[in-house]
Parts: sequence; structure tokens; C-alpha cells
Amino acid sequence: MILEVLTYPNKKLFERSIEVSVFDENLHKLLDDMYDTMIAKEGIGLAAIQIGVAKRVFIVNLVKEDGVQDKADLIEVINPIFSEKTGECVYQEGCLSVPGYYDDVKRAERVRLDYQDRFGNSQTIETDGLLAIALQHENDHLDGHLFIERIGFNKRKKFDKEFKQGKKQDKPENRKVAKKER
Ligand code: QAP
Ligand code: CO
Repeated sequence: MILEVLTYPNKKLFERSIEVSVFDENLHKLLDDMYDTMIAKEGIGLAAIQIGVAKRVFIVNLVKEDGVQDKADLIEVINPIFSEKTGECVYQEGCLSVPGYYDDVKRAERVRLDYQDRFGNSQTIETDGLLAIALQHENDHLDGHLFIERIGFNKRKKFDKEFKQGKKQDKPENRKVAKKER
């Protein structure tokens, strides 16, 4: 089932999500709905809070080099904890909850993440590159953080300005095309 994705400045996005203790069919339905929603909105990662559910759950499904987003590569992450973060890298990030805005974010280059899968089994990923960035971006959602909080002060001002202008554009009296036709 495809669900709505909450967007900035929805207050729910700033909530801390709660640990999962029951690994039942409701959790599996949540994960399946998150997958359907992420694919429908053309994302590569989604946290439960983005569909309004404050549980420590996220999914990541990167696109392969040949451009195919293969479900075989889907990673379902529950109750994650980073046990190691090393190095530094900068990548231009985006987020389904901040549509149309992309900016550079500095993060760890290499990570080790301990988490549980949908059955409650303990898992560990050690990775770098785009997957390491995606895991850190999604984990931030569980603590109520968006990538726009991790950009520099001047870039944040640029974002606030673009966001305000986008809102203005949404008001019918400020829409350029619609105005002429009335
Ligand atoms: C998080 O981001 C991420 O603005 C996932 O109009 C970010 O799926 C992982 C998206 C950076 C790795 C690196 C954004 C779709 C999707 C938009 C996304 C938009 C449509 C973002
Ligand atoms: Co995001």
C-alpha cells in the first residue's frame, strides 16, 4: 500500500522514534508499505517517521550501476546502532521529505552498523560510499533530524529562502500561469 510521505516543516519529522520490541506481521506490513511508498515516490531510502510512524525502522534500496533498483538489494533496518564511524566525506543529499532541495552534507566515510532484521535477528553491515551515506541519512530520521540541519549556516539561509518562495508560489494569487487565466 502506497502512503503519503510527510514533508518539511511537518512537526512529526522532528520526533524521536521508539525502539521496536515486537517483530510480528504488523511490522512486516509496515516494512512492505514503506517499500511500496519509497518505490512509488522514486526514493532510495525511507524511514518510518516519514510516513508518520515513530518506530526505529528504515529501509534503503540503492540503484545498481546499470540503473536498476533491484529489490534483492533492499536492506531493512530495525533498532540500528553505529558501532564505528571513520573518515569524512561530502555528498549532495536529497530527501523525500524535503522535495526539490539538494545540498552538500559532511558525514563519516565508512561505518559499521549493528541492527535487527524483520525477524528480530541481529545483523551487521560494514560499508562505505553511497550506502554508508544513506544509512547515516536514514538513521538521522530516527532521531528527528533532517539533512537540512546538517548543512552550513549560509546554505540553511538559502534553503529557508527557497522554501518561503515555494510556499508563496503555492498560494493561488501568486501563481504566474493561473493568474493570467482568471
Ligand atoms: C536518502 O533520499 C539519501 O527531492 C534518500 O524531488 C540521500 O530517496 C540516501 C527524492 C542521499 C543517499 C544519499 C528527493 C525524490 C528522493 C527529492 C531519497 C525528490 C524526489 C530522495
Ligand atoms: Co530523508
